[in-house]
Amino acid sequence: MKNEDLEEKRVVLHVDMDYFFAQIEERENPRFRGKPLIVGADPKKGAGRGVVSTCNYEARKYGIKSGMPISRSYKLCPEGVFLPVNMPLYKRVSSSIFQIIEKETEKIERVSLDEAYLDLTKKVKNLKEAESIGKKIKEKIKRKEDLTCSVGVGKNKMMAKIACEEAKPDGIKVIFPKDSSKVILKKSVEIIPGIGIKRKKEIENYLKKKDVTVADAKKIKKENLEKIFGKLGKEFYWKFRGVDCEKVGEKKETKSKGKEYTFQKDTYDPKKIIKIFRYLVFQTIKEVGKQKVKGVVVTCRFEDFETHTKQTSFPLKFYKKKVLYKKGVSLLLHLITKTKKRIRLLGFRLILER
Ligand code: TTP
Ligand code: MG
Repeated sequence: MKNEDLEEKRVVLHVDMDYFFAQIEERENPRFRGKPLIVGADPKKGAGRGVVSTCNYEARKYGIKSGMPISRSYKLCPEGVFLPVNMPLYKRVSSSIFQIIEKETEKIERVSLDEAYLDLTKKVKNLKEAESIGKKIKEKIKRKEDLTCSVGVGKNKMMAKIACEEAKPDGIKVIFPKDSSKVILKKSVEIIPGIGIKRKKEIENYLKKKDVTVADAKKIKKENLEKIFGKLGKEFYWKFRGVDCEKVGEKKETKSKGKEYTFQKDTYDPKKIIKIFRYLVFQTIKEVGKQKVKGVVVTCRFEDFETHTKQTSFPLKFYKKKVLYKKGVSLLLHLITKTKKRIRLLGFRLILER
């Protein structure tokens, strides 16, 4: 049981801001407090074509979620307050918050603008002490930025994240090592990091059962999980038992820059497609400047919302514009030549050195 031995000694804390972009907008415009508030593309009275970035909890009561077409969110809640994304503001707030978090430990993994893991193993004697640090972080963020966050503490990253989810909004929760495997059993298998809708389906197909829980998934033998998920099978086998050996900082945030464009009308006109694609590529290259590039990602969303992504990696280098454009076009062709569907959205992204 080497995996578990390694684990028991760790103390991990997870911080995640509550409805981040929308909470900042509420703070900036207190008159919107208590109303459903949606941050994202312009809804254009239901004809808008982008997506929801996030929304406050009032809006979530209407079934609105991140990533949902903005037109759908408008239909669900036409009386909602719809605001555009103000990224420079959110980035400023994020760095102010990270200044607070970074005072607690150097062992930090920044997951996104509003989320981080802290390894407090060397700083605290037990999980209760980590809870006090969590409370301190919450208070400081509230005082400095007038925003709430949630905090989870556990014996590993997975348990800290699950605790944080349970603490939402504006809460703090500790899951003690002795309870770890027990508390996840009755939950949907989707709470396991790395298991999304697709992988959940694969487990359901294997078990010939719907709405599988972690307890159900735990019944699958390690060899069979490896057959289904390859190398990841072993990792899932342990995660179903509350064991997660991934270190804080191991999964580095990939730095990337990119642009997306939603067509006013779904299209298969090659002239329009290439014109927009060129624009996305050259705008992105302009923003990236002299940073080294190690990969290109192209995204294509079709008229039925099916979304495909293709990416290629290469040695870290400063590439000429033409080379990156060519790499992008070849990925785009892979995505669109085999389909007769019209394109709704195009995206181009460059993966950069951290
Ligand atoms: P999350 O932490 O996933 O969501 P949230 O902070 O809005 O809400 P929660 O209280 O559930 O944590 O994402 C952080 C921010 O990232 C979010 O405010 C907006 C942005 N975001 C997008 O722009 N698109 C997305 O699909 C998601 C999931 C997030
Ligand atoms: Mg959040």
